[in-house]
Amino acid sequence: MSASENVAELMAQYRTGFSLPGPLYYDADVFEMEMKAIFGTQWLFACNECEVKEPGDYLTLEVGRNSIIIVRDDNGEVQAFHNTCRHRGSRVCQEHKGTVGRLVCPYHQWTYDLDGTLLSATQMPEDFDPRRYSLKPVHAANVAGLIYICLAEAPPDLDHFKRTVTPYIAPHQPARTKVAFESVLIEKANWKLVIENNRECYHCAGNHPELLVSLVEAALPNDTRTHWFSELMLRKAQEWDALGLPHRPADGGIEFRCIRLPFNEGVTSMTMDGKPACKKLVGDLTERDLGSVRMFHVPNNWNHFLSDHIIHFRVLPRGPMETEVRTTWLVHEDAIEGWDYDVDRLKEVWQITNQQDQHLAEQNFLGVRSDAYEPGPYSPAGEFMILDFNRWYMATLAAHLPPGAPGLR
Ligand code: 3BY
Ligand code: FES
Ligand code: FE
Repeated sequence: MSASENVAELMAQYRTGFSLPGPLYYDADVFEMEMKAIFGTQWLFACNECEVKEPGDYLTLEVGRNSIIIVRDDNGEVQAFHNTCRHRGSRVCQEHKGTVGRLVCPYHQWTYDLDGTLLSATQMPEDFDPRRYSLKPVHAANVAGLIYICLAEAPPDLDHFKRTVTPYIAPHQPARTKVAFESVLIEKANWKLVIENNRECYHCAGNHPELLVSLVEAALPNDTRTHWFSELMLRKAQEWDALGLPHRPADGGIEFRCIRLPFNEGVTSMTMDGKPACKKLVGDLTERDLGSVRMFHVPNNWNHFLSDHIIHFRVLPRGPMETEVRTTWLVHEDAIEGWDYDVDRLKEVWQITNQQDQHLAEQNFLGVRSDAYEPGPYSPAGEFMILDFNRWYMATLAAHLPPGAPGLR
């Protein structure tokens, strides 16, 4: 059986409303196909543009076997390249981040401009044409200060996303921030379980006491599970309307979600006591009580935009059974550590929450590999966002399979 046939057969076992058939979480053919159909084709969140603030600032990230360089060029534009030297293929940037004048490959010193063009290569013959050996470009897009990349030659449309989410995010001015803390977790779980876990708060009451100081379990303004939320939401909606801050659920279909939701009454930030994490607010905001803009984009990114800080989450698979989760906490670029904010206090809630979520995803992964595992039903009230994610996942994989692949419905 070919790899495509294997994947198509596994996909055919999927039943809407139920968790995925076990092998979709760990089968090697499935993972290879995902790396092509999803991580090689879709827009992926890379970083905040403030992480490459000045020309020559770069960072690298790994998308499967592909290492990508994000760099700010001399014109101030953020660009992305494959981190593979056009001489004999060595990694060019070998650190996770840094600042360079030119991109110099450490192996034989082929030297590239920040726009990827090859500037010099010694000992090459006279007829050697450096113009043919630029670093291979990767598409990069800036969405209100968030950098997304796409490895495909022809990327899918990003305009609708950009136009839709910008009014929600722009007041927080993500580009005018700085990273106060960064954490990288390597989770022993398939990346989809990491995403599924993030797409629901059904697990919050049983697992996230610290997060629930601020976060409300409701994911939509018309959530009727508790009476007090409807009343709170109505009040906040009026305040935010008066401030001109959009809050209603954006029309993101199954690809993205963007919404402003309140925190619990009296809470202004995601801290252990619900009190501010940073004295200085982000952007030019003057109001503290803004809850957070929750923004998710398939397949690898969710964020919280608060009045006093921003949190980005980036998910990248390292294999079918291992996933990197990178979290960055950002504050106003002029905020002073020790005066405006304390790093430990700022990061505390999400650091603990991430560890709890890591444990949940890892235990989930161990469980789905059991012979006894069979897909179980999602809660329509509590897990509807996973239904959206799975719908997107199945459609995206199916689009990559040869038409009429056996087993595909
Ligand atoms: O707050 C978040 O990022 C998500 C949404 C619901 C549960 N989870 C913790
Ligand atoms: Fe980069 Fe030789 S492989 S210079
Ligand atoms: Fe969680």
